Amino acid sequence: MIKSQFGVLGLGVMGQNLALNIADQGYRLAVYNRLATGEENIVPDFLKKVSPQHTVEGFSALPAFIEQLERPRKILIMVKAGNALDQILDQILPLLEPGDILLDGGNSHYHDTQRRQAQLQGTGVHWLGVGISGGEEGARNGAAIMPGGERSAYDQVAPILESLAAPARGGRVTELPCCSYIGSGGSGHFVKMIHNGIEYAEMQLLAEVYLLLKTQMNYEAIAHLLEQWNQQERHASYLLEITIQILRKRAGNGYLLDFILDKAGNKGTGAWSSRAAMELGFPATMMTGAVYARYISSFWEARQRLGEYGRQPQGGRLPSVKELEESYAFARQINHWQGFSLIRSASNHYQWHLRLAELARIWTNGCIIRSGLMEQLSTLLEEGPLSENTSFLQSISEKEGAVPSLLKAGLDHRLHLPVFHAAYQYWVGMTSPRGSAQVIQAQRDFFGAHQYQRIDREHTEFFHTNWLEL
Ligand code: NBP
Repeated sequence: MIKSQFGVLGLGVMGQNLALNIADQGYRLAVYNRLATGEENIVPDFLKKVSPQHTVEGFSALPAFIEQLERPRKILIMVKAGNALDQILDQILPLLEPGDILLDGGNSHYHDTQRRQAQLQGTGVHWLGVGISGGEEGARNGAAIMPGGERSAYDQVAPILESLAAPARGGRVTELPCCSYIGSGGSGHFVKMIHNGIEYAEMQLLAEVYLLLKTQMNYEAIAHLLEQWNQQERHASYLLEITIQILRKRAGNGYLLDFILDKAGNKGTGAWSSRAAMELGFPATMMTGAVYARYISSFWEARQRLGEYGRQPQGGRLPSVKELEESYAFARQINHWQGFSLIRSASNHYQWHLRLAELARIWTNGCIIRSGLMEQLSTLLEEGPLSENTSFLQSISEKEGAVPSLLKAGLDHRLHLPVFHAAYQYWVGMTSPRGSAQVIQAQRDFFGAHQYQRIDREHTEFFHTNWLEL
């Protein structure tokens, strides 16, 4: 039998759609899924979906699957991240040879990716951690793909991966694929994780916009307003687009949204991003706020019981539509600023030499956080860090005035707006040359002799005071 050029291991939702996409690109493909009880038909059922013009071989036995692949073997593993992946690695490794390339396309933690890369050192087998965004639809029709690991291994799979990616959007970057080499080690999975962190805050901001608008408009009017926003490049995004469709979805005589329990789930990547930010000492307050908002929502039963203790809303002025629109744009700029700065911190820490403009370019299409703002950032980031970009900072500064009235309305009407607050407080904190940390430093020195620096001396000098001395 003629050998296959590429293998896909794991025919779950993502694996199947990526496999069909690879076959569409004209590659000879082999696919594998384990034979679990009750799931015996996964491979035959999948093969029925393959167009007769395409060459796809299906396997339920690992040795036969591996044997079918031409060397060096290139295998995309699409299974649940964690233990399942380690089990597969243990099973597959004895069947492989030096030069073979394994691509983990799942949502693995970047530390796990680095651990597996270290485990494979000396075997000659390469492990690429490939972040893939875009869900089922992206996998089938064009995803955003973030591969990290050894450059030489990436170069061998680049044509296939790039053929699976959506074309980039916006300005100078149109038509290049939303896939390019990210960096060494676990950098591909790291940036995919932060992509999800940014996504968490973007989703939560839209939920907060909904909460604010619901006090003054019906769903059709909100959808109509958001549709107008979506026509402007600065607001346009996939998440805004789907939110408009969600608002319009009917259920009987009402709206489906009114029947959905306000208890958010999560698969952990937002918490991972927040933890990474904590470890790197970077204040990614918006994604962390969004994670906490989901956690608070998940205490649904307690919230029902505690509801009676909440103070009655005081009413008062609601933000104008213009104030809300400017605040939304303000908060999204801060969210992206935080996300890219967090990636910059990690890049410096791990010496990944990440290209942030290129990353923004990859995120202009195929992924969940694709947006007009991302297209702008793919150009802006070429000029250097956002924290040094005067036009970017000026455009946030111009919107700042709109935010306090929104936050005040939220307080008066008792609306839970943690991520708008996080955005504003980040901006205020970062643009306050003199803050309150002198008190913290004095307290630390008081109880722990941790020392402090002085504003009137070189910052290289440290001081300790005996605070009880009269
Ligand atoms: P699914 O849950 O649909 O599929 C998981 C696959 O892993 C199945 O083929 C399953 O086989 C296989 N598997 C498991 Br679970 N344990 C295994 C084991 N010990 N040995 C062999 N195979 C095993 O997941 P999915 O939605 O396709 O996602 C796959 C990966 O892609 C995940 O890491 C996910 O986080 C990531 N991802 C998902 C999305 C998305 O939108 N869904 C987007 C981006 C990334 P079985 O069928 O026999 O149980």
